[in-house]
Amino acid sequence: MQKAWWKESVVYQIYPRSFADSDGDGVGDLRGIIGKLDYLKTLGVDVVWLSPVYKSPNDDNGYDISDYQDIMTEFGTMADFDELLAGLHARGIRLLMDLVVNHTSDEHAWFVESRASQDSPYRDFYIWRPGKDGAEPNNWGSFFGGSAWQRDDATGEYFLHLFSTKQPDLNWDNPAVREAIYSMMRWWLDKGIDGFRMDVINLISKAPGLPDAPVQSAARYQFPGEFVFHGPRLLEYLGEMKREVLSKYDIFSVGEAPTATTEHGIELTHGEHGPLNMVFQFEHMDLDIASGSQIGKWDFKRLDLLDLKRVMSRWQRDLADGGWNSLYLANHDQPRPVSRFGDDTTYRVESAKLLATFLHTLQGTPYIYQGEELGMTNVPFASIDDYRDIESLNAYRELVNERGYDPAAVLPMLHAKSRDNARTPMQWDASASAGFTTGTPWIAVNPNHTTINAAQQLSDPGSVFAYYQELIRLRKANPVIVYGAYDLLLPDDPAIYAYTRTLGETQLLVILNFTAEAPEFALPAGLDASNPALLISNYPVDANELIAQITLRPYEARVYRLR
Ligand code: TEU
Repeated sequence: MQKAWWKESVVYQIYPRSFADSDGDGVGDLRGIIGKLDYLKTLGVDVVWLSPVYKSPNDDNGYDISDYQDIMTEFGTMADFDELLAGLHARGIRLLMDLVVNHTSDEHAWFVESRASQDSPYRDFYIWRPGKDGAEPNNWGSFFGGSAWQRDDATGEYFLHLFSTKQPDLNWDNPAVREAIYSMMRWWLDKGIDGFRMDVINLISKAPGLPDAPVQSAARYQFPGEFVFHGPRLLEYLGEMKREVLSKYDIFSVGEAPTATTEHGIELTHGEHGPLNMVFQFEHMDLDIASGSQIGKWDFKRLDLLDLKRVMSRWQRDLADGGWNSLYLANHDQPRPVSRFGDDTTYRVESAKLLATFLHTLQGTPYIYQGEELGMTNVPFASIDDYRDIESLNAYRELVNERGYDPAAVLPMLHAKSRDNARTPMQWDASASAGFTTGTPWIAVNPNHTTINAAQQLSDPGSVFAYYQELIRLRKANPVIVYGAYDLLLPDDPAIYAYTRTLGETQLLVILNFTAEAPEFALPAGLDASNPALLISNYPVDANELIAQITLRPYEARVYRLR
């Protein structure tokens, strides 16, 4: 298998608004991050992915960009950015920037020009259509609720926005748009950044004619699915981007790709002809949505381990030959994994370590989301007034006001699935605002920061943080973790997820109990366990214990080297 530094790296995602505030305005900033670089070095990560820091009116916390070549006022200045980049590089850490180019802010100069008149040279930078029979041009729904079209008074035409009304979609079919984006990318790369995480990059090519979506629910607007994801010119555009920009630098790229199948994954990441290095797929993130749901992700159910095995094993297998996986359980859009897939009360530490073991022993590049390395949990907000996220607020309004749901039924949905679970401030210490700010935080801190925080964990060898450090060290010391083949064991076991990783003569055995019960692990035939060496575990293990048969403890995780 082709070696690459980005395959051997561990990435740490920073959501700057919630990471560290240096000036007491309650909003995290670049100087706050600069103050925490040694923390990142201590953890041992190789790459930082920074969620957007560009100029933005913050309708969607920076994913609505009004100037790609300037820094958001609350976050600092370009001089602060340059210092951050230098500080990371001085510590041997690379920097990945968020690239949000499916859409801009409606306050971007291109859109301001575009909406002014039908003759503007920027008109075609966005997707404008006349209305149909006095209504929207088609039935597409926005991912943030309501129609994906907004009528604009200046010309009476509608513009497309797959996300909020303040996030108009760019028209990638216009070569001038693509050239403007490539030149902006080169500007950042020439500054010395090390790559891009590309926001919803598989949305950039829309189906010609923008046909109505099939009616799948009673809602007024429908999921545009196949007409917007993986469109007919996606590979052409990304191939062009690779040729014009990416291939000219020693960098890496990861594309966010909701709805991607493994076929899409291969076509996008294949070493020779794929335009990207890896994608964020969503199949495992969708496994806890109740089937037949009319309200999408809000209709949650507990994950079935057999589903997780099926999905993850398929991605491991299908991308093994020339593609590459990104591995993640958390990001700024997802609830906290220990609350979602583990147990954030009785077995918080054990289950956080179990999930970490899983993430770091599959084939691919692991991504840690800020606070995951502390086992941070979902936040128990008691009122809708505590939430800040546009998706959550829109969903609450739609479900309660338009669809008649009882607010008492909707709050638990937000508690389980809201993006704000990931966006409460980083828990640095036990002080009033968790050491995040000296002012009033823009979103409330999780009350459990008094016990779950970095200060406590840095001095505790049994902490979740110390366990992440150890997993990162193990990856560096054992190429089999990066490059080894994955083989699933016990496919039908509902409680234990076990697999081997094999590279040449070396073989690892990973045993994970995903439950609070005590299931029996029996070593499958064909594996040689005569001389196992324990690499890591989340409980004390007797070094002489035979592994032919093990009664596992709640959320127990063990990794052995068999040979
Ligand atoms: O997310 C894209 C995306 O697929 C989201 O709609 C995601 O599925 C949803 O938030 C989960 O509930 C990206 C960014 O990561 C997100 O923060 C932005 O809001 C969105 O694009 C628009 O830029």
